Order: sequence, then structure tokens, then C-alpha cells
Amino acid sequence: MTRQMSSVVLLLIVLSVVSCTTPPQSTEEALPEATEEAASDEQPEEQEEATSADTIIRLDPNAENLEVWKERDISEDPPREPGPIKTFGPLTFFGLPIAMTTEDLVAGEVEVAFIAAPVDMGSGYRGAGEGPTAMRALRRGGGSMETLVKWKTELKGVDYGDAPIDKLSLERSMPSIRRMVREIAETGAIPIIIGGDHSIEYANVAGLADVYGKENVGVIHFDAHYDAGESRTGHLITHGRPIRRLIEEGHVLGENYIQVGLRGGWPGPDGFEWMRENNLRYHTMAEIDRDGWGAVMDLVLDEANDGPQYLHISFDIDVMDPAYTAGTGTPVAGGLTPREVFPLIRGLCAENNVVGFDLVELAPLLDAGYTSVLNSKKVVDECLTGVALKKKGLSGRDYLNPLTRRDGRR
Ligand SMILES: [Mn+2]
Repeated sequence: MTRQMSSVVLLLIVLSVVSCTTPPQSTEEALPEATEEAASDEQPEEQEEATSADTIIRLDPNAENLEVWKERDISEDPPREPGPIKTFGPLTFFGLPIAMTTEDLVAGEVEVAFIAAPVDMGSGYRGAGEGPTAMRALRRGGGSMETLVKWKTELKGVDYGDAPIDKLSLERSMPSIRRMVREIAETGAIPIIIGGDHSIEYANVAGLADVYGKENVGVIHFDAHYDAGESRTGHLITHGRPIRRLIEEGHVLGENYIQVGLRGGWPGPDGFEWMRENNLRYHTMAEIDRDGWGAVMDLVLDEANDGPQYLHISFDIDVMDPAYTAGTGTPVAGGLTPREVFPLIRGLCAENNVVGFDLVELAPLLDAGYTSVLNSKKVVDECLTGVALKKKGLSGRDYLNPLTRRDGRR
């Protein structure tokens, strides 16, 4: 079977234009009644809004007329044996070889396949669409002195190209991202999806559930924001509501959904009530401030073990403090530090059967000094180090290589 792999080139496919039928509300209308101070902390586009049924913009992953997936034209390609292709010069995630087809994944016994999902229509603050470009471009700053394990040596990884999104429509972009995630997962490889805004988490987790079964995948969701909002201006999916969709469509059980890092002005009491009614587990910055990071980190690791067999991690870089990830569309003060995030991510990926990972909301045009992309890349690096540790039998949340820490002799 010939698979259409969407390489970077496929992004240039001209897609038919979908007209948005619902005029956006003005920011003024969308703002809740609130004090000036509270309003300034909240993102207007995150506000809840009841939408009447006749203005809902359809989100039907099975509708053929919403499918923008195209067969890649391989008629001009030179004949070759299937397998990963090493590149010399073209930028790929972590400098990995590229794969164009599922045959390449299978022939290369690929264990980790990166894709880009350069969506930024779901944010309202454009720029996250360039996240994958920045992640591919950053060549420096790798390695793990903590473990002395090189995941690129231990795991077979590839850059599987870009999902063929419709830059003018979130609704049309979800099915093709979901299909690509499914395609990777069906080979047994771990899809690593680089966004793009957080709307893509819906497609990512739904795609994993297509393969591993509904309610068989748990999710750890790192975010400053609630991301379980109701529809907004007719949109059932934006970067503020992937969780709501995943729970309501039954892909993930609420009790297997764990949020970390919530802070700022969203949600209000209704959102917390909704999470409790649906048995979601959450750890706010208020809890972390009260109990300390070590205690909450151990709790998150324990909760990840207390769930279904498969785990997806969704990492919104705005969970970190804007001091470390200024390059994001909706920053919120008072977040996690890299020193808190990195060992937790490494531990989660070392202890669990991680079947998917996404990193979202990196907006490199707002990223002064490369700090955001450097920290973002390290987050992915830490997870894959964890996956490699698990493969080597060095599992355990606290593993550190004995050579790289004080051993009492000196
Ligand atoms: Mn988010």
C-alpha cells in the first residue's frame, strides 16, 4: 500500500478554502463581567460561551468532505528500498533520518516517529504554527549528563514529516493529524507530535485511542490553562477545549486524566466542578505552593502508575514560567521551573508505557534568546531519555548515573 506521507513539502498543497460561517464576537463581548484586574489576567478567547446548536461548526472526523489528506505523488521518486533515509543538511527533529511511508517505519523497526502539526488557528494568537520549524532548526543543547544514556543511540527514531493541515480550518486539520498519529501507532512506534497549538491534543489522543482502544489510554496534561472549555463561537475544538472533547467523546475516562500546573484566572468554580464531576485529577500551582514540588511530583508519578496500560503526555510549554518559555501565545506568571519539569518528565517516561507525546504552544517569533525552544527541546529530550532508560532496564523515577553525582569518596 502506498501511503501518502506528508513531508514538509506537502504543507504547500493548496487546500480548498472553508468559509467560516460564524462571525467572531468582539473581544469586548467575549469578556466576562469581571474586575479590570481579573480581566487582564484572563485570555478573552478562553471564556466560556454557550453556542446554539445551529451555529456549531461541525467536527466530524469521518466526513469525507472534511478530509484534506492527500496521497503523496511518488511517481517521480527514484526507486528505493523501504527504510529511514539519512539526510545531510535538511533540518529534521534532533537530526534524525526521515521516513516517508509506513513501509519505511516498519522496515526501519522505528520506535519513535516525530511529526509536526503546525496548527495555530486554535489559539487566536498566531505563531505556534512555527514551533516545529524552530524545534527542527535548533541543533545545540542535547545530551543527558544525569543518566549518561543517549536515546538516539538506544532508540530508532525518525522525522516523519508534517501533517497535511488546512491552515484555514481547525476542523479540517484534526482528521489528518489523527490519521497520521494512528498510522504511526499502528506500527507500534511512539508518535511525538510537535505543535502547533493545543487543539492538536484532541487529534493526537483520539488517534491513539483508535489504535489502543477507547478508555485504554491515560493522559498527563501539563498546562497553565484548563483547556476543557465548552464550545466557543461555534467551534467545538480550539486550543482551549481538547480535554472537553476527549472526555465527552469517550476517548479517555475522566479518572485517567491528570492535569498539572493550572494557575491564573481560568477556570472559575464551574470548571473545577466539571472536573470533579468527571473525576479528573488535577494539581494546581496553588497545591504545589502549599505542598512543595517534591510531594506533588511523587503524587503525579504515582497517579500515572494508577491508570490504564498506555499513557500519553501532552506538554503545553506555558506550564513553565514565562521566564523560561516567553515564546508562547498565552503566558501566565508563576509557573514551573525547568529544574522541576525535567526530572518529572524523565521519570514519567521511564516508569510508564508511554505511547504518545506532544509538545505544544511554542511560538518562536516571541522567543527572545532561544530560551523557549531550548527548554522545549529539553522536555522532549528528557522523555525520550526516560523511554531509553526503560528499554535498558534502568527504570525508576530517580535513576541517575553514579558517575555524575557525588558518591562519598570526595
Ligand atoms: Mn494548553
